[in-house]
Amino acid sequence: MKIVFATNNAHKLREVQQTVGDKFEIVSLRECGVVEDIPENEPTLEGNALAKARYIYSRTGLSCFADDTGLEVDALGGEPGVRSARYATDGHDDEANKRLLLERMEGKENRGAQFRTAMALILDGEEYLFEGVVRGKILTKECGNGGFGYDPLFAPEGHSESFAEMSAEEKNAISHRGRAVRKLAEFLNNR
Ligand code: ITT
Repeated sequence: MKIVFATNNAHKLREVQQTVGDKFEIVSLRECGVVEDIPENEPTLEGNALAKARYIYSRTGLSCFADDTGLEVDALGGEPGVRSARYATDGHDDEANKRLLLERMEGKENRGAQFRTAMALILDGEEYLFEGVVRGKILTKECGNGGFGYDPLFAPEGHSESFAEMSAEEKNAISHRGRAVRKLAEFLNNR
């Protein structure tokens, strides 16, 4: 069975296909003819994930899933959260976002934070939500060159190294997105 994943990111597609297995064929947005930007204007991660999935379902009529991720920092009241990609600027400026986060965390003793992924699935017209969370802390300076986004500033619980110092496999085994995708895969494979 074909199922659309709301992304064109080849890395994300491959990772999800591997986790889900061969019972489902994961198809990108481009492959099902959705080339326009999908609006992400909701105030929550769940809202954005659902809005993306509903958009694709209404455009294609195909079963589909979509995710949205945010970094939620305890000392900042859960910020940047749903605004993680647009924290410092309107665009996806990772460098500016990391700089702003370090600035706002200056002098803060509580470094607790979490990455959270909301995953919305529409299967045969029914809606489902899955969540993946990884707790950790915000480092006082960047460590490592791997990963992307806020990875150099985030050390997951039980680890002294940042996500950016881990291999993709190590990160995937404990990450927010890895956890959400495994929940989705388990659900699909038990149908
Ligand atoms: P798509 O919606 O096109 O997939 P996006 O950049 O909005 O792209 P996400 O919702 O996954 O992607 O992530 C929002 C922001 O959160 C992203 O710009 C990163 O800065 C950050 N982020 C997400 N996942 C991350 C991860 O695994 N490690 C570090 N930062 C991450």
